[in-house]
Amino acid sequence: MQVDVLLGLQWGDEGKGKIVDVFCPKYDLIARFQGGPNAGHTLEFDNKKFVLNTIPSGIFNEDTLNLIGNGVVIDPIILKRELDNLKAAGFDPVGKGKLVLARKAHLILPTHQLLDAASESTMGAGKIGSTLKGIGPTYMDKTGRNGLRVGDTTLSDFKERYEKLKQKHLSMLAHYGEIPDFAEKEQAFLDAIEFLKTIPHVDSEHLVNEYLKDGKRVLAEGAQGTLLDVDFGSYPFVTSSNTTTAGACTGLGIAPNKIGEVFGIFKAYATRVGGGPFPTELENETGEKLRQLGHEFGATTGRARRTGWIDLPALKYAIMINGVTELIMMKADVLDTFEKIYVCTHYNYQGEQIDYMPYEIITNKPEPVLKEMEGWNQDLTGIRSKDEIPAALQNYINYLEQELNVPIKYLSVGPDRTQTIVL
Ligand code: 2SA
Ligand code: MG
Repeated sequence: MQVDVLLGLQWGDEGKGKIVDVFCPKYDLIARFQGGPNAGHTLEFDNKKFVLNTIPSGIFNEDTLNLIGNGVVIDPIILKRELDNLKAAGFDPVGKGKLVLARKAHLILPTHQLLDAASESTMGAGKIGSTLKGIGPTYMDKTGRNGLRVGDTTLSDFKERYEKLKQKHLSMLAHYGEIPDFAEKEQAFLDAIEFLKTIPHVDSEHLVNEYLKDGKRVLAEGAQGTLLDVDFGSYPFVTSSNTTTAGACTGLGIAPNKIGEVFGIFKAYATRVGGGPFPTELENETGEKLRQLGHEFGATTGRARRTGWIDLPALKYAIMINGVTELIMMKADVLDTFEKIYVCTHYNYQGEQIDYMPYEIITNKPEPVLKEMEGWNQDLTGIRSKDEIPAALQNYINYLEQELNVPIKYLSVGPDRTQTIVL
């Protein structure tokens, strides 16, 4: 057996959570492999809406095990809160043995969050627009070989290790100015650490490979999106992990030849939250219309997302980096009332027309070359089958498939589970 991977091809918020939830009855294990509580995966069913930050989106399926892999960074306070909220809503994955945690996953400390905020506050207009969840500083400690891991919480000297790292952070924070009081947060952190111990700790590499050996089906669930990848995104306006297929290998402990299908998910338009280049951005009424109709506000921070047209050079790049085998198009219904829709086919860049993402797009902005297409001007939210797809939408799908050279296999026409069409 091989691991299938589902990940975002844009700047996140493509709808990964919804699709993992739809796919998970076909899988025995759903595994998160990177990122942390910066993610906001929204799921809707039976008129209920849930936002997951750290927990994999397979959590609502009784028969699926969910793994938080070694590549994820965990804020114990947020994870505890997520689980408390789920329990209050009648779901108890820990009690039911449906959630396990990689002991090699790194911990986000309260002081990592203070460092995230302090770093952002000194950057002025050049700030990343981080979610302020402490993601960057935690991955810095991981690669800097100073970090604390889930497994460390069970060691007898955990408190000393925690104090040592905290002191290092405090001396760094002193350079930025006055250190905010975090006594309450620290207590909540230490309490949540005790709670963390009640979730089974595993080695994700052994668990996943044993599942494969036993012929069980595994889906790796990405967070954020390809264009936020620390290596291949619009650096430095990226997150601090590899959001791409390669990240599933290192973030779970699976070999590259164990990767099966790669599901690439994208919206019928584009959004980005936080700073950084966005060639097709619409800073006008059309952009505002997309934001309102698409409810484009951060699922975690509530920030208004930037909006624009679909960007083919960026999508082609994302498909190449990830080895995408099947595409999933989301939120087509948001375009229902647009008489014309536009697709960026090329960029005008330094006097030339190019069809790829150039290295330097921060000071030299690529200008999108747009192709106009007919909108379908019809409510899609009620359609449930392939035969009901209006001609103009079919034309849009055909054009994208031809340009991207990968089939679009699923179409989403609304947030609910049932609003998903197999093509
Ligand atoms: P960070 O916090 O260090 O990872 O931020 C670095 C950049 O990565 C972006 N980022 C995201 N972009 C889209 N969605 C994300 N998740 C939440 C959501 C975000 C929210 O689902 O809506 O609620 O605001 C996410 N997480 C990180 C971030 O904006 C920075 O540009
Ligand atoms: Mg999101």
